[in-house]
Amino acid sequence: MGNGIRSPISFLILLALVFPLTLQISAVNYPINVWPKPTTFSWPKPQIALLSPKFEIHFPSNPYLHGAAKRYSQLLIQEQYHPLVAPPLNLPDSPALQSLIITVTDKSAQLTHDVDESYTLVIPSPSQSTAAAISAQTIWGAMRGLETFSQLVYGKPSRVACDLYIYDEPLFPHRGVMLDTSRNFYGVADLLRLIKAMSMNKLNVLHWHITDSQSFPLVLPSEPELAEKGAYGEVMKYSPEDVKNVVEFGMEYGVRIVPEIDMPGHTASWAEAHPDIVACTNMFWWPAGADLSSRIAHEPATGQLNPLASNTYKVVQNIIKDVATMFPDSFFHGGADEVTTNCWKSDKSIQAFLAKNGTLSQLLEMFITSTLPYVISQNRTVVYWEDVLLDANVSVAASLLPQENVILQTWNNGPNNTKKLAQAGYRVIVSSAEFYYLDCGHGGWVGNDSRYNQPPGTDLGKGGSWCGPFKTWQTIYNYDITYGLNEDEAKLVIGGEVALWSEQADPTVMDPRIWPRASAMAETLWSGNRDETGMKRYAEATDRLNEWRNRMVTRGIGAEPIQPLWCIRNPG
Ligand code: CP6
Repeated sequence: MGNGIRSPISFLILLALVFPLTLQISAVNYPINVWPKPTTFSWPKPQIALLSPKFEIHFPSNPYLHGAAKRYSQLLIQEQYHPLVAPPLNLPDSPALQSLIITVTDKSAQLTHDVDESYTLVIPSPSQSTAAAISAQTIWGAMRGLETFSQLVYGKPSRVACDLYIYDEPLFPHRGVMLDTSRNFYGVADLLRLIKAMSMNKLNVLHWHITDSQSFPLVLPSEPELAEKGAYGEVMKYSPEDVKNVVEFGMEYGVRIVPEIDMPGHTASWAEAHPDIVACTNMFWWPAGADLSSRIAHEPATGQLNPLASNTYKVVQNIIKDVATMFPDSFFHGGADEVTTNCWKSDKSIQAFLAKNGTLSQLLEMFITSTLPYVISQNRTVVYWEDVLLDANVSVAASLLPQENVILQTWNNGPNNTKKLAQAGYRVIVSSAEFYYLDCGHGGWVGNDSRYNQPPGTDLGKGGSWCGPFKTWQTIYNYDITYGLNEDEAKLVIGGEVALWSEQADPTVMDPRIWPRASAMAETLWSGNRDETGMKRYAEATDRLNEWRNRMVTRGIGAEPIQPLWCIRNPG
């Protein structure tokens, strides 16, 4: 490997010489097995050539691109993915494709929100030229192009689709997976495998819901007691070194890491280190004396920071300062979901405040106005869950949430909260529970079955069910995150996230619970879910996703099957 062509002009000349077809994008294309599907591609004939065993990638010098080119070079030689259906080698006599030349216009562009991820990929017929080319504005776009190229290579000896042109760019800049590491613990290796799989799917944001009521696994230099007392165990913690490795790995794969410290709700785990700042830690949702044997994933009353406790803000500032030091990304997620009224109402100091005509919403406003400016002072854009503005019982005035600094993430999207948030002028991240909650559908006693041997009238549903139903990949794929929005509102939707809450998930089920359903979202956010005629993709997407799931499995990702293999061999 070495440095290749640097100037876009030479790239254009190369393009014009070797590939006269590029300018007219053909309407009729042979389907390509790339996931997510590129925005525009031209492959009028299914031409397949050999890939040289000495294939080389040439790229402009950059440490992250270096890492990416190195791992794709290895993958191209080692992978040997055998598709169930693929065009046969039909250019057996032409020379093998020898190299891939990458050119990047702006090598210094950082991995930030809205960074340019576009690329052009040209794979000529090797009888005309044995060099393929990727040209991108940024190294992050070049990484996306490398991933696409790798998916066009298959078989042994390796062959590659050629006489092919792709121009590709994402529809939405924010394409994420949320992982909850508080209800159950995930090791660093699991996080790295997730980042790797995300990058394969061109997903670019890992929203790391690090802490919650159940455990506080993040070791913070200024507040070491939080993890010491709040983590599940000695080895179930993330050290600053661990975080550094995760962040650095993310950079190598073009995936930003957005940390969430959920507050003021969902903070019972803070109480072991700081009992003075958390209200209602020993209040539970179930009545005294209840039979807890049917309890599955219901939460304890969450334990909430007391906005009236003077020490609250000292602890929160320490946390924010440390997190801003450890996580370079410009987004910080401050939670602010599900503040429950009964919790605050049960606290003595808060009762006194309410008796003097204070309101619960004023308490939340006090918390937000005492913490948000500090996060902003760390040069961060703050993401909150929608509840902070829309919750019927406890929410704050929009005037306290400046639109230029605050992004809101919707999850109760039945009443089209995306539209409400956009109308209020906020940028929105969509993670509707109805479509994007991957944990749902994995628990619960089934109705009042006499075989449970319970007294008549026992409410098994309450004690036993977590959210449902299960979201199929088709449910996720069909969902349009800007549904019902006008053009101006739609512009404020920066993207979406699927979420894996972990009450009923841990590393043993992480891969199949996320993949390939997150792939379904990845494609809709990258290039949409409709074909050239505007119809929703269905059969073509099914076959392509089937192949993609199999390729992910060969790459070490435990994605679950979507069909019997028979269906690929016997296409409709
Ligand atoms: N934890 C936190 C959760 C949920 C939320 N926040 C949640 C709520 C409802 C369902 C699934 C998950 N477990 N911190 C809501 C944003 Cl159905």
